[in-house]
Amino acid sequence: MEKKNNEHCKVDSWKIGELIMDSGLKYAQPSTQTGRTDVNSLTNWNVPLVWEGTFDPLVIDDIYKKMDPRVAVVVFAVGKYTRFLKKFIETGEKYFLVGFRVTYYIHTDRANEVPKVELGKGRNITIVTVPSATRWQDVVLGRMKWATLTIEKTINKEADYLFMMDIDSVFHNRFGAESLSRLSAVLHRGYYKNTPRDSFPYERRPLSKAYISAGEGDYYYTAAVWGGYLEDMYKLVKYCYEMSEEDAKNKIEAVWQEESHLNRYLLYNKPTKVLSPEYLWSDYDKVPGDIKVVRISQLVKNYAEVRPNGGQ
Ligand code: UD2
Repeated sequence: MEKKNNEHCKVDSWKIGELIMDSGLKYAQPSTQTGRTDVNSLTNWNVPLVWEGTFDPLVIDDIYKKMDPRVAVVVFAVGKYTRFLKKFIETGEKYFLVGFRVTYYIHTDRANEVPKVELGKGRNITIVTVPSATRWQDVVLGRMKWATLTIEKTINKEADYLFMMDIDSVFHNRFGAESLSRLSAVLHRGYYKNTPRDSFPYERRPLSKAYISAGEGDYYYTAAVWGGYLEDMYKLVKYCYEMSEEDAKNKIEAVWQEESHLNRYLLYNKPTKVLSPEYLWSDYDKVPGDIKVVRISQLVKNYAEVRPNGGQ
């Protein structure tokens, strides 16, 4: 993205290295001796792996609120998926970066079905019209194209951080400033516990741009929640778009669409924060003991009924 001036991206001018906190804030003293011992809270490239119990919400919110970032949430509700908007936004208002400036960029072909939801101070909805689709795969992958265009047209002047999220999910608990970093990715709930890397559902066909060979891989990340600095996210969303276009030229579609391209990118361009599956669980699955808090959960849905071309 061409930078016209420094105005559109406040991130550059933040004193990132200076984690400034208010004096007089009352919070529990951090310990060097106690913490989560049931899970690993660092990656092998030494960035945080965020779980409940690894941060103090009071401290982290105080620090990040000083920066007063503008956060864009890009979601798609195409076809019957508009039915998920109300709960997503209502619960987002209750739990997602509460007290921060947030704009939901709702991409839809049914603008008249976007519900009226009461929003907190400094929070907004922007509706972006996109075409209808006949294949769900085209919506899922098309998100990369349309998000690229919306960032170039509007978001680049309006946000410092950007999250991409699936709409068929509900917030249940705090999703706060501990999630913010240059590039934050969420561990997929299905593969975070001792799954050998060769069993990850990476794209395994060398013809695809998303190809990852056997013997490689750190984690398997979900494409349902990912976020970071606007500029880094722009680069990554555009990368997924361009790689899927390359694949289309070669008459191949990556096995998990943009999620496959995302996983390849993040293997060689490591995220600066990894978020535990607390940041995207699923109502399909029981909650295990190491997930102390479910922050967002994907809803159970009737794929055949809700998608334009039927089920999986
Ligand atoms: C999984 C991933 C999703 C994506 C997809 C790729 C999870 C929780 N989600 O989702 O991020 O990688 O696989 O195959 O692992 N949508 C519409 N209209 C449609 C179809 C999709 O608006 O007709 C949008 C909507 O925002 C939805 C998202 O695309 O939340 C993902 O589609 P999905 O929920 O049908 O795909 P799913 O559950 O297989």
